[in-house]
Amino acid sequence: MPKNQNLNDAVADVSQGDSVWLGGGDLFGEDNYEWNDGERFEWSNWDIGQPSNYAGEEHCLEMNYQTRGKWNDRRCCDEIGYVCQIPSTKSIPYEFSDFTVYSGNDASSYHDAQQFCERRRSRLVLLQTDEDLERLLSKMNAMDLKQFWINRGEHGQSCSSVTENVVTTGDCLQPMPFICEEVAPHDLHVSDEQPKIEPGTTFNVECSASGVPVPEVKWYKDGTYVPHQNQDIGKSTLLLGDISTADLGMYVCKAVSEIKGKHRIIKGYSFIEAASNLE
Ligand SMILES: [Ca+2]
Repeated sequence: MPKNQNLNDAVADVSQGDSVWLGGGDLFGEDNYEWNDGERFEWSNWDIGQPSNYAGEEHCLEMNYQTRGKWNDRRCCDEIGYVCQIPSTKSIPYEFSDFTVYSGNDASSYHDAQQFCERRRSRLVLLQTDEDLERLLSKMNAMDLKQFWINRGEHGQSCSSVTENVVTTGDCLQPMPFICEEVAPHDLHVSDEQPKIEPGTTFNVECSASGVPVPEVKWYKDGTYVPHQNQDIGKSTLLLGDISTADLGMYVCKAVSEIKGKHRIIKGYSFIEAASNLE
């Protein structure tokens, strides 16, 4: 739901100019355009000649039909790409997990299982809620795994396992199958998404993200790595000194992890504007 120019620029960047669905349309009344959360379009970015409602059938909202970043109304049943928006306050790491099951000869004591996963830049599978358990069991039901070690997080008990679909605590030394988990970058946070900066001053923006392994976080502008940034574990701080016109614009923060040979990426944005006219 790109409700302003800045968000629209971000979606245009993520979609790389490919045709994608946005979360809006006029499904509930011709020309009454609204976002999927029910808000009316306060701002719009229609392409020339759009919305056209061609053949009276176009009620869904597309970006990049003919012009990058511009909108078109399109038949809802057409198959094109899409961009998902994740509320930044919501944590859904489970959806980003990849699992590797170690059973049979790999069966191990609890602490050995934990260390085994960590050496592979992963962690013993984390189960904190009943929903986590249900989702894991539904993924694993093809495995016929009756018992395996799990990680109950900082506040849970050590040496927990799932035995016959129930979470229990057992003998830490008993050799048992286990599941290692890698988690794609998530919970990305940008300290200031729309800073307004006075010319000549210094300004920093921090970007951080979680994941297992911890993602590498870097800032880019116009597709190029920004040299002035402090990279740390799971975060990077953009350092802008003596701000000039050239420093304004859209900065992209990318958090990247390599999981099972693939790069998993999440992006955040900071749109830097001038607080007053720059020389
Ligand atoms: Ca159209």
